[in-house]
Amino acid sequence: MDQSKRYANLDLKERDLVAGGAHVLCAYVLKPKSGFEPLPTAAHFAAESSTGTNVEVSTTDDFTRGVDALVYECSAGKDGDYLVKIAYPVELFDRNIRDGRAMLASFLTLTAGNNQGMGDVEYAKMHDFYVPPALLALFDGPAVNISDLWRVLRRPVVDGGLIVGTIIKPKLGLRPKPFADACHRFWLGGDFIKNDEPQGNQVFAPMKQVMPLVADAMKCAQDETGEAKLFSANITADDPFEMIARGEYILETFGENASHVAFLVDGFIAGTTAVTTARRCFPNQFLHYHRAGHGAVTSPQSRRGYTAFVHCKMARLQGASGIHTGTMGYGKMEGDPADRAIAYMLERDAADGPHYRQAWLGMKATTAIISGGMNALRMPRFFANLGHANVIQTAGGGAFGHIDGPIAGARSLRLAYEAWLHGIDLVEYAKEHRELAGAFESFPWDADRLYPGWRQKLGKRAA
Ligand code: CAP
Ligand code: MG
Repeated sequence: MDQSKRYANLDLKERDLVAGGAHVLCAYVLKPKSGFEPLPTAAHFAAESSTGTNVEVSTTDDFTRGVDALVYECSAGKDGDYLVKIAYPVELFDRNIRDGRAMLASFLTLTAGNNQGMGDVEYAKMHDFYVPPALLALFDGPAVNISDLWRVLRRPVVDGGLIVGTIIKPKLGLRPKPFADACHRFWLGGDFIKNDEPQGNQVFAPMKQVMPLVADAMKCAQDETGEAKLFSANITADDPFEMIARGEYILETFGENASHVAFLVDGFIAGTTAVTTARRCFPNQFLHYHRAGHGAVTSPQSRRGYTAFVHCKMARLQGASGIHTGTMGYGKMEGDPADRAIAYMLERDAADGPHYRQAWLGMKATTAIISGGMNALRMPRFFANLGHANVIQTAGGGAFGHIDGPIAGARSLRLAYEAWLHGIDLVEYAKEHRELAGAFESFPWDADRLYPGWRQKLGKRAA
């Protein structure tokens, strides 16, 4: 059934829709299945995403038609797909009965829900969306972000610079004491340690044995270095009450250092309820959104779901203090230097996406967390591409794979930041800094690729 008369209006102008402030706008790349026409398929997509189904129903009234999602653009792309833009009336989006605020679950159910499995759609992937001011104001947004961590670190709360972090590796398998010892060692050189995404309360590392030891390691490292240290503890669980129990236990255990604790949530895996549970139950803690699993829908190989840009934008709405944005082609995970647009969307008060300019109207920024195959050698190019280093950078292999151990690994990461900040060639800086020279020796495949001739230049240190 062709529903384009009801669910499409190509006369609508995007600038009018933005000015009207009454619609969420979404841009998809959509391909109809063979034998299906683009506009009727897009109209059916909009129907299924709002008020309709595949047939007219007798209960539809004029009010219902007034909140139909409408296709306002359907233009041919490459590969036989189409850029389809849809305007969703803000009335469609669910609101909490307790406080009237908006929820991301509803946004996803409508804009990337049933429409992801329709019989007439080969694929459809959301590449951008726009939230009008009236609805934007109803999302929590971040309560805290990197500025609050810089405060704990006793740095300037603006442009406080790189937070040097790691992930305790191996990803799993360390029992409580070896885990805490690894934390202590890294903290003698670095600022920030996170649980790896699957670490939690494994039977060989019960949280109630690990956290007291980690809290003690933090105290020791702070006493030995005279510096504040940070820990991002994974509280992910299926059950929100379990998450709350973990968070409360961890804060009690860290005691006077509770403000040094962030809470990590595997936000893609555990979903919107888990993210909001952490955001609302622990508003004073940095909400560290780990995105493990996102590749299933955000990978450029996936033509369904939504992009990494859209995923990170949704995380800011929900109140992530920081989210992994990938390494923009400089680390081990999928990415591209143009992904810096994701960081700009997260950190600025207005930024251009692939299709929409989003003004955040004072909503706190979400901090980019850079992780995944990074080491000291790869950092300068990453910062040069991004244009700044006001991020949290976590290197697991880049710290624990350093030939002189994690303290040297941590110091090599900070030295790479210093070299970039002062515009000094990394090899030159390594001549005067042993831990950085050690990074060249630790990651020779990167060194050869990124710094040809480094051995000769470094001389005996590289021997
Ligand atoms: C990195 C990491 C991170 C991924 C996340 C890992 O370890 O701990 O979870 O990088 O990827 O488990 O692989 P390494 P992203 O530093 O040893 O690579 O940040 O892209 O979401
Ligand atoms: Mg990890």
